[in-house]
Amino acid sequence: MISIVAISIVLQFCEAELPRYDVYAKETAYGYTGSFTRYIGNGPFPPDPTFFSFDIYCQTKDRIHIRFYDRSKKYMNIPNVLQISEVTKAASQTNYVFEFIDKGGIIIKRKDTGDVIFDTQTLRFDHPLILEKEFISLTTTTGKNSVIYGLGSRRSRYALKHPFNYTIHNQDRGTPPDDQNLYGSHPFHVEVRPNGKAHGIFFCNSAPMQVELQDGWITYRAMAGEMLDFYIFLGPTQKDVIKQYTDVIGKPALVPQWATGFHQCAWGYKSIDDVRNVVENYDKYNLPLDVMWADIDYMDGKKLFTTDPVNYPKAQFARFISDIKEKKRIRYVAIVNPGVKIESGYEPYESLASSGYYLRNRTSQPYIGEVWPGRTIFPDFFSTGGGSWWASRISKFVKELNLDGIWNDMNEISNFCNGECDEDGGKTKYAWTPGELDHHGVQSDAVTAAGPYYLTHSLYAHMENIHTIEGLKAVNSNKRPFVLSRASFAGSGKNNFLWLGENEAKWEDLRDSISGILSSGLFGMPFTGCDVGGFNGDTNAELLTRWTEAAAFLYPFFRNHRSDDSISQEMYAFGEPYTSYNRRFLQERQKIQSYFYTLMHQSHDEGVPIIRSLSMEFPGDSNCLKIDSQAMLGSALLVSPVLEPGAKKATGCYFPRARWYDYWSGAEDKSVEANEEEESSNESNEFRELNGVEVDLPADLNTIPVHIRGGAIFTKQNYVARRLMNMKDAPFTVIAALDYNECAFGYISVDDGESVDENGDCKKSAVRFQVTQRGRGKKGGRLSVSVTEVGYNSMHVLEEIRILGVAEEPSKIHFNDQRASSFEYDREKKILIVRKAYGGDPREWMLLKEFEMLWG
Ligand code: MIG
Repeated sequence: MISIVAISIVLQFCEAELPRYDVYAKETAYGYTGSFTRYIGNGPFPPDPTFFSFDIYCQTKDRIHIRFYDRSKKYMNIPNVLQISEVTKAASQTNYVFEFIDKGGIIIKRKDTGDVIFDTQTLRFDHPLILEKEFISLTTTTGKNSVIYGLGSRRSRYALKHPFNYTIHNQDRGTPPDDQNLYGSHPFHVEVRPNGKAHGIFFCNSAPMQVELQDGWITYRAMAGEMLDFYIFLGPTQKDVIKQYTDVIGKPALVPQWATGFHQCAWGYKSIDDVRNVVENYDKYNLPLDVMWADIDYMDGKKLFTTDPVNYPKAQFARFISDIKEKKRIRYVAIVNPGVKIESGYEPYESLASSGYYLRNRTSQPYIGEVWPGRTIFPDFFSTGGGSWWASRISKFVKELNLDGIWNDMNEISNFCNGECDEDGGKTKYAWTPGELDHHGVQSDAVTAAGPYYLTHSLYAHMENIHTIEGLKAVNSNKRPFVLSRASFAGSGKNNFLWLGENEAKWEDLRDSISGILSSGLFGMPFTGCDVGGFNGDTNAELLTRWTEAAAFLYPFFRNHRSDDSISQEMYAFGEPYTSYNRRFLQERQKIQSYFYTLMHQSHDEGVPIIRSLSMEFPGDSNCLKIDSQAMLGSALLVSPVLEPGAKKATGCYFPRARWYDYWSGAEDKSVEANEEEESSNESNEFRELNGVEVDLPADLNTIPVHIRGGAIFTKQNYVARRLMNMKDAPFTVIAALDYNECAFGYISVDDGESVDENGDCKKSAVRFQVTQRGRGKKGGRLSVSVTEVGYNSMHVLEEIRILGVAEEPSKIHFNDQRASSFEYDREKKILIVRKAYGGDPREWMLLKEFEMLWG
């Protein structure tokens, strides 16, 4: 493989004479400026500048931007990634300090602990600092025994293994070997040190890259001597790091609420009748269904923007889509691919070809690839004309078919030829590439309006999605656009949503999907999921049910999808008892949709993921660092899915120290409780090793272990409806699970589910719930409800309040000053239940009404 060749070039060279650099630095208004000057040794690739500049911008107290660059070179501007502008003045106070060392060193440390975050002096004989026109490589330090997440996208364990060379370059690999680069480029990682502190580094670059992880050090390499541009985030918690990172690349887009429901897709619905049949079956079996999807089956000869005249005639297809939308409130999303078939008389081809807004090969001719319809050209999304060409065709197509969203597939770009289809014998040779760039893709020496293809390749889908959104907005400017993409780049999450690409109908794939979703959350793309049931290969009844259970709680994007040569896997496909089991989980998902949606709002506002690792939620417990077979929905629910066939329990589930309640019964679960003495409230920086417990949890096929964390409050709607949009305004139950101090906290966000205003803002209302003790000597507790934001007028009704873990039966309950006529107390499960029906003043039982409830 090319990467091995490339590494050996470095090694051979190392045996001769390493380049060494003198560092010169001077303080500026924004931070520092300086240079690296080579004073000895030679670089491996000519031509070799001996002088390299750097600038350090102290952007905020927790964010640094460092750029290493060659002043004589012109660099491509990476479009639509950064959401911040460069500072001219350094932050006045910082949580970091710098040291500059004569021979080759820039060192960045945490101010409080002195931890070294970045150190270019990490001189390794086999990994020297190389700053050259065609290749740069820089090694810096990581903490010994640190855990590192990120560097996507790929299929891997959540905590990245080392030693390993991680390539970053968008690639369609079907079912890839583990740890290989996949569809998206997210050169960002989070490092958690054994002392519990986290920081992040964004290696902002669009060139093909490689990041080599070792225990104690990390090497960054970029092709073609692209500048090394680093954004460093000081954390110190993982949530802080993600907030800081998404300040730079943009906060995740807010999804329309219907998209948080259940989606059914398949490659292989051969006709409108097939699709109708599926929709009818979902109704017949009383299974919730919110969105139907059209894969490439609907196209005429797989051509973009066409429909099959026999099986999907346009007028009938459009009528069908309108019908299920109006009569059943089912939404419809259709796939598109970027390749435009070369065929005379075919309008998309004729217009794109004559416009000139297509990808070109190195001799400036149209670049020709091969995708589903045969030979194609590709729009150049980097040219304004190419973007508007695409947007206008998306608008037209969406209007014609009355679509609710667009699914952008094959946009890595995936190309059945490895490079150019009709070899003309020429291929540009590069000094260094991180592996094979053209695999199943476009030849690297193609050209776009923004620059050479090797620098724009990983941004192609990012730009396609932006223009797709323009197209959707032209049809519906006041609705949130829904675009699902396979490929992505850092910052794509502010525009579009993502699924994790092809997987297989295998248990390992169910397991690995959790890591994929967790990683995607770090990349600012929290609204994601995998194909439920598995895409390639045949699923089976048990696997589909286990997958559905896990996805109901852990997949923000919840879609069943399979390949065209797999057996059917709709939620009713395997008959009873599976249909009933699947129904139970589809319905449960709908009951907690308000919590998913609240978390989506939180993600959109702050950047923190919807699905979180245990290590993100329990930063004080190092046992959580490598857990990726359980995860949390928000801060409230710990989900422990069964990931093995034939199992009647979920094995090896870890519970950090907390009070935990069984989600299904509401009773405290003592079997997962750590029984050492109470956590000290010591706020020191020292890493606190607070051991939790590891247990096996019983889980027959009709259930999944889910636990509510003591201290959390979340909302539920105990109704079932076939469409999420029919129940999104149903009455709410507030569930408060008391922690050891008998406190709890949570909130809910509500809005109309799909609007955006002229500025792209989504108006919502938010309500905050807090349970505290009543105070010294007084028994019982107090629930305070406050409205913290009113941007949307809702008439949502509150109908029930459940307080979990109430030790003693209260003697009375008050709402504000009025005594409630009645309440329930479950002595065995220790649950206090107060319903609207027994309330004080019934006018208070509105979600957007402030009140206080006292019990004691
Ligand atoms: O080469 O459109 O990953 O979800 O069903 C396959 C057909 C092309 C790849 C996507 C998959 C989709 C399939 N597509």
